[in-house]
Amino acid sequence: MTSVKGDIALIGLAVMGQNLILNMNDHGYTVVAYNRTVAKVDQFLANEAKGTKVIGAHSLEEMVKLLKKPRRVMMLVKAGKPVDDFIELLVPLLEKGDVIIDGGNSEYRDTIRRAKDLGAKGLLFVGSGVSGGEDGARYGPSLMPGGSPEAWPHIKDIFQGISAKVEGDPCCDWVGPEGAGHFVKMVHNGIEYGDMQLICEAYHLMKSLLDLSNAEMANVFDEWNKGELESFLIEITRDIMNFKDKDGSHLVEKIRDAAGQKGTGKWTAIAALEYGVPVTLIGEAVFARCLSSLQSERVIASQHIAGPTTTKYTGDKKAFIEDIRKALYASKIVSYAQGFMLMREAAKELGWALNFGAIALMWRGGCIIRSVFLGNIKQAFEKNSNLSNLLLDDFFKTAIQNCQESWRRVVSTAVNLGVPTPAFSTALAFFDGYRTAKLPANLIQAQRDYFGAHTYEMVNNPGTHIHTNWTGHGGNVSSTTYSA
Ligand code: NBP
Repeated sequence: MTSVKGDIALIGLAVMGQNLILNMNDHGYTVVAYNRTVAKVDQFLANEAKGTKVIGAHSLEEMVKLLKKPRRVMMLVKAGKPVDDFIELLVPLLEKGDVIIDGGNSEYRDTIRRAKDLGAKGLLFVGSGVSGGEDGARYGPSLMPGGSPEAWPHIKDIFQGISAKVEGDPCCDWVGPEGAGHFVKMVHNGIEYGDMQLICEAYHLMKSLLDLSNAEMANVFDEWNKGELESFLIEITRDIMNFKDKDGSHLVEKIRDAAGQKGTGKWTAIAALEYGVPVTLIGEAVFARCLSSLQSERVIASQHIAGPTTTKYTGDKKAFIEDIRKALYASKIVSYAQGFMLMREAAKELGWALNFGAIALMWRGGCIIRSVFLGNIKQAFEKNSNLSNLLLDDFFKTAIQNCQESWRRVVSTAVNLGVPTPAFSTALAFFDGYRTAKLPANLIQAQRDYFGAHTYEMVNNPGTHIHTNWTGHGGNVSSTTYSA
């Protein structure tokens, strides 16, 4: 066995693990590599890791013996049971003060549970979001670590060293205790669902209403990528629009329109419902994927259910493309405002102190939602760390005002001409709801009290719950007042 000791061990030699190991190796760290299917260790050493300092381990026992103390063991394996299984095998092999890091897409409540269980055994546990896909892992991901705070000094140099950098700043910082890292990663993924849906709606409008060709749409996305929408997702969309299959046709048009999903968008929507935060755009983005996956059903429905008779835009195309750009930008602002509202509420409920400016910086580079826009969000939280909502920041307030007329034109045109724009529309509805001092919920309260004696409060006397006998034949007993 080699006498060289490893700085960190990495379990899981699939796409993320292999690339993160090579990234760590490039930064001067000696990594011990292990995988459940042990044959993959030798394959990795003989191929991708050939000529590097990476050390292979053929058992967990060997892996642990090869590490400097305190030992740092990072897992990049399928989320769920495999993570618990590895933890169970690792615990008897480790000592107090050693660090276990889960870099997979784990559910944040699993991370809370694991941090507590391992903490009770004297081990330090970190649940870290890792974003950026294969390329990010290899050349600089966005890393969102959270868990046992005592673990941070032991992993800070490695994590910040290998992460993406924006103007010299690492896209990695300590997020918070327990499951905070995985919660923030989950919201990141939810926002990613939203951004993708918004781009898809822009594509749908340009294709269906304006009859733009793929080359023309590629040019539009290219132009958009030079301004306030500059981002990784707009950039790859431009490249996808231009990409041709072997037969010379555009590949994207031959792909079945049924979106897949692995669950993190759904988890964000579930968390939004649980914490009572109106994260409507991510919710719509998840449902839009669900509707898309009913592909065969939609094909049948399309033969039976007619929409409006006019389905083409007859106005100034160039002006409408600019309207779509503004609608996308305004909706994106709403989506991020909603995502940060969710993190704020969860942090309050779970007792985490989250630094929202640092989170924006973590997402500024390396990850799938990286964009210039996140620099503006970072500045907003730097100006005011207690900012209650992004929509109230001067920069975003002005930006959304500049887009408002275009946004309304796009949503109303889409409605009139029968093109679904669930994300653009829900963002606008939220915007109008959020800026409305008096909503019709007084009627909901009256209805609830009418049929269920649920009580209501008076505008001029909040806090006092009243029941009215609306029909004259109901009783005067009211239901218990609580919020689910
Ligand atoms: P996968 O998610 O495909 O996981 C592959 C690894 O999990 C292999 O090492 C495999 O071992 C191991 N594994 C499986 Br599958 N079932 C196992 C079990 N029952 N017990 C023990 N090990 C098991 O790899 P990935 O795409 O590299 O992702 C790794 C983690 O990072 C996941 O949590 C993923 O959600 C997350 N993530 C992925 C991306 C991405 O772009 N792919 C981005 C960000 C985060 P084996 O070789 O023996 O089957």
